[in-house]
Amino acid sequence: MHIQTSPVEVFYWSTPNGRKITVLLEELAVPYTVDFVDIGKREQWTPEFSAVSPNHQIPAIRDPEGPGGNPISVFESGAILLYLARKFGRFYPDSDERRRVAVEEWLMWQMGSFGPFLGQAHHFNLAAADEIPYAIDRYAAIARRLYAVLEERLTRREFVAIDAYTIADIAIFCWVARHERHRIALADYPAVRAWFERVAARPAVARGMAVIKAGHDDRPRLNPARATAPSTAASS
Ligand SMILES: N[C@@H](CCC(=O)N[C@@H](CS)C(=O)NCC(=O)O)C(=O)O
Repeated sequence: MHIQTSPVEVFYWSTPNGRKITVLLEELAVPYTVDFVDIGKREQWTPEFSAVSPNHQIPAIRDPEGPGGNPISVFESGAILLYLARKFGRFYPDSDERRRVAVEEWLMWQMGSFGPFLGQAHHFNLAAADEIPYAIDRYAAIARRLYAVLEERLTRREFVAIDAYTIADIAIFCWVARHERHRIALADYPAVRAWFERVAARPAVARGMAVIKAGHDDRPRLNPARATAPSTAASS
């Protein structure tokens, strides 16, 4: 396994996609530095950040010890998770093709469905300046469907993809951590809640989730332009 001597540089903001990377690096015990990219202040559009993230979104990394010992930058959280897991040979099976495919299926499910749709649910529940019942209801229904898929998968299973903790668990966990913003009560999804508590209890997960710019308030809040809060607030 590669022993990292120079830290990996993480371009980061304390969102689900950003936290996937700090959680994995903590799990791997790989040294890293954090460059905070305040997306609320549009810092994702600076030339320095655009050079590593052409889609102008966090997260991205720069690894000074990339392939052949030369630097490499990687954008897209799924690509970063796969790169780091392959490089350090952990949290992603390295030989059994069926197990690799299972991890990739659930990682892609998170990247293609669980993240993007829950991001929309969060946006219309809290961030949009106007309260749009059609959009709130549409994404609330999709959120319930996706959490139900996860519930079904985790019933009688300890981890999402295979019989071990993998990058698929990390990717999905970081989104479930924001279930209140999706108007989801984990009490309605007991297998998801049990898995969530299992993953949350890992010390590396707690450390990775706690990376936040000093002074930044990460608590969910309703756009102040909105007159009223969503009619049903979730609790768990
Ligand atoms: N598919 C991308 C999505 C990244 C993404 O949505 N990043 C958000 C924060 S979680 C962002 O940078 N938003 C700022 C913007 O879009 O301008 C990934 O997984 O890396």
